[in-house]
Amino acid sequence: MVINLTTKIEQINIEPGKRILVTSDIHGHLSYFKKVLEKASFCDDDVLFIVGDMIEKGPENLKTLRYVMDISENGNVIPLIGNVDAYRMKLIHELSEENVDGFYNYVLNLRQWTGTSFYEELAAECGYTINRPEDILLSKQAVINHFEDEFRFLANLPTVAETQNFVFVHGGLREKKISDNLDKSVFELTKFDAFAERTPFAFDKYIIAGHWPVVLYGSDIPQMNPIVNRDKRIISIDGGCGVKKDGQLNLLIIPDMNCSVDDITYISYVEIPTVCAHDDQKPSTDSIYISWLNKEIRILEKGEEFSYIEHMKSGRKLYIPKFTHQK
Ligand SMILES: [Mn+2]
Repeated sequence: MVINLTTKIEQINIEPGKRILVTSDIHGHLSYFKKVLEKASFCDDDVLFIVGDMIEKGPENLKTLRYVMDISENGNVIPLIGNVDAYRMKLIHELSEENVDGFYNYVLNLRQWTGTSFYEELAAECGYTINRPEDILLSKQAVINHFEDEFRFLANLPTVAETQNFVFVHGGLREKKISDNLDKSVFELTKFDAFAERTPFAFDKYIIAGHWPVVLYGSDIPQMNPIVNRDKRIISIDGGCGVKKDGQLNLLIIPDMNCSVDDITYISYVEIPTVCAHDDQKPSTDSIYISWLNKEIRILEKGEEFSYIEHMKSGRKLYIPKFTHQK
């Protein structure tokens, strides 16, 4: 099987009166996905868009993919390809002596981080354990043969889905006119970092995108909820699932194709411990969020528990707790 990833723009007409649910970046978090659907009472009357990046960075990557394949047979579920889905599939098919060491290191990193990886799960089902780079090359052909259906499913996914009033894409659109994006590659459309910030366009229809964790758009407080950009007409929904330790899976709820953007709501699911605060505390009016994008700091005074630092991007000086390594 040759992997030929071509950009596909699918036109979908959704009957008025139907509820439209949208999620993205499940990243192998099958339990999150099931829980969020349950929370929304997802049923056959709804239309569900899964806007890419179903696999990798989570505990159940193959199971998530198979679950998506399973529910997609129903006709009311529309999955789209994400950059990780596309890139992983491409890499597996192109594995060779030359690139296997890099791939093996990636597998090891993911194992350390999440306990598994998509490829390890595929190989395991074919009876292989990955302990050396050679194990990847040894298992490659068996994996490709055994998972032909899964790879075909991924390869056939649309890149963009256009409906009457909303357009869905994992990363973002490179051209304002939807059909003009057909000339762009799958990767240009699925990997558009900071799309809502960097696109120069105000789109005609609302574009609903994942890929870029919404937490990276802010600089005062970390928050994972969907962000509606009314000027550019973009809704960013990636809650950082699998990327941030407190990342959540968001599910956007569009009550009707013809609804106003004000009627759009969301729910989310996250598994983090909840604790009860003894005392109420007012939010700071002067908070700062040091995000992964602008993480450079300078230590001014090292302390046992707290250090006094300067955040390079903002110039702010503050005390921060001593860094502890988190998963
Ligand atoms: Mn992505």
